[in-house]
Amino acid sequence: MAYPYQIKSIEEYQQNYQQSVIDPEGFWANVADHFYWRRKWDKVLEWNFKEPDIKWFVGGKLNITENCLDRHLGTLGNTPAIIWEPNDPEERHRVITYRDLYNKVCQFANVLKNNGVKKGDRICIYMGMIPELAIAVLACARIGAIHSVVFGGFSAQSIADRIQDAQCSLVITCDGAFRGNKDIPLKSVIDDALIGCPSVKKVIVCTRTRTPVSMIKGRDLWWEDEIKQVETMGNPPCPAEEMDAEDMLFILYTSGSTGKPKGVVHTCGGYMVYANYTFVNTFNYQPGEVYFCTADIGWITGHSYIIYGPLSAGATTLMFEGVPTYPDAGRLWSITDKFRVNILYTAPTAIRSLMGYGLGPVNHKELSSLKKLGSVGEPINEEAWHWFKDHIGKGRCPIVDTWWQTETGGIMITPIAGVTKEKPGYATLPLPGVQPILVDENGKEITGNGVNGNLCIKFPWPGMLRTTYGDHERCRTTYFATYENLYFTGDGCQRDEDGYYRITGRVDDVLNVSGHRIGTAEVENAINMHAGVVESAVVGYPHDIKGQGIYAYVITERQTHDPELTKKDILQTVSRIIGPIAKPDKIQFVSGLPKTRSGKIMRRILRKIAEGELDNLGDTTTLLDPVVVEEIKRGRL
Ligand code: 6R9
Repeated sequence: MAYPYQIKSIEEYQQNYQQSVIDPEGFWANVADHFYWRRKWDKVLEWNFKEPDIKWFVGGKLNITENCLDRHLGTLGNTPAIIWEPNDPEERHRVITYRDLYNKVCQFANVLKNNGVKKGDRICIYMGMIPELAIAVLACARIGAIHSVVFGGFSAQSIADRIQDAQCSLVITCDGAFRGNKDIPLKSVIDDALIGCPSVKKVIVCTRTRTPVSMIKGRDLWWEDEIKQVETMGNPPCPAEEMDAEDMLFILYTSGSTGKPKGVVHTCGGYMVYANYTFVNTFNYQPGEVYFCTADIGWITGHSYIIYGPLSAGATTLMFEGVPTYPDAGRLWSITDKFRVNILYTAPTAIRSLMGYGLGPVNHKELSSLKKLGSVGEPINEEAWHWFKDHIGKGRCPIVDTWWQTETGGIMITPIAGVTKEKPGYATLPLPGVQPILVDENGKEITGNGVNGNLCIKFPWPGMLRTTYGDHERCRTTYFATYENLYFTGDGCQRDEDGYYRITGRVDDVLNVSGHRIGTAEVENAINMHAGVVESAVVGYPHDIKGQGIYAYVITERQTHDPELTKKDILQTVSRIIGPIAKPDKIQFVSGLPKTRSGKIMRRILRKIAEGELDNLGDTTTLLDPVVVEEIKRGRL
């Protein structure tokens, strides 16, 4: 496939960028022209950030799977679409060509139809990283069902919350998932989750681990049996459902600074164009290149850059079931060697954790196929950047430090591989179509270079979220009400003398732990569920590998006799309510929390203490009870 909109030089970037600002509609129409539409749009864009109301390619009709599959069959039918590497290196890998993938997606789409799934129905997908996960996602899109993928590390309670919020009618899962030396009992977690989810009528279970599971009559079906049924029907094709450009494609839950995670909604047309455009440009993807993104499909990176971006571009996308440290810390490099990977897209937390094992696992690995490297999910520290550059890229591969969010649908600020001059720690420049702006607390624009502020975006881009599922007002207040007429990212940002952007981290109460977004309020609520806990406050602190660690200050009803046991209980509670990823790294029992006279917890102070900046607590005179600060300082872990 050729990509006429692929940027090849910095001059071309400048030119495209200018054009995208002067005439955004013309710019995006030119890109969108290279996709397969059942019906062309009447109007490129209608928008306001007040309500907000954002529509791209108004009146356009399409199906994203026709762009990811059907249109490639003629030229790329025998080209690998997905290469799958299992958790256990001894097990055989799988190669799925575009034709295979097309057939499998149609087959499973027919399974969904046989089970009564219709356009607009919400389907929860809770699976490990096996090809059937990608097949399930695409099968939903094929028939216009809205997928809501839930990461395999979330607890039954978290799944139940998500299923209830979206009123899902069907769940697709596996008996279990292999991850490193663990075997996660997915179906049994689903069984627990479904106790409170009457909307779910059916569960389709794909075999992976052969862990014993209980199947409920009339509700639970085996994936393999259902496929056989379609085979006995003679494997009929599955025509793609015609979707409006603004019909929902998927919901993906993500954490914010308050309340429960919200369902970020992406729609068919704009998301497709944006995921493709950003994939092709950021990585400067060339036909035939093997591309490996180590993310899990349970996160937005997996949606946009394992499935939709690469497949819509006819790329070969490598999907890995396991973890970078299993069976040893050289696994990513072995995979790179085995499949001659050309592009590797991973997270700073993975790099930092692998750095800890030294160069042993890297030496003697053949990494000469690598041409481009990428980083995503959190700020990348310079040390990790250089290690990645020198020891993995051998000094010859550009690194793209890509900044973006679940809400943005695709990459926003990033170098373009081989085009943009990189700078460690900097996401550098906005892609064409992206108009960042820095503002102060009052929403006043901070102009010029060498400045710091809150990062906002002032003009719509096709991949942006349209709403939060079932609660549009929440979308407005979270993203569009802080600063008038701007989308607020929640991130702090520096623009240096060269006009390069560097993301400095969240300015709200959202933590980034190993690249996973976790709301402090969410963790506090989970801790508070534990009997005997009166109140808690959670903050982040710098963590060598995870980027941020979770520090919890907890008040218990009475002095605990066995603090270690209570800590263990609290960790278990958090695991049960949210999932293991949200477990605090440190729990400090305190007798009180620093509060203002109006009762607000002064997190700023707690953050400083957790960071170890004890002499630099700032103004504490507005505190209700300044003495408590001294006590907390003394008890710091
Ligand atoms: C894609 C993804 C979004 C938050 C975002 C920011 C942080 C992501 C980053 C980065 C610095 C980068 N973040 N990429 N910070 N440099 N290159 O990660 O989405 O899970 O929604 O997280 O992650 O704080 O606001 P999501």
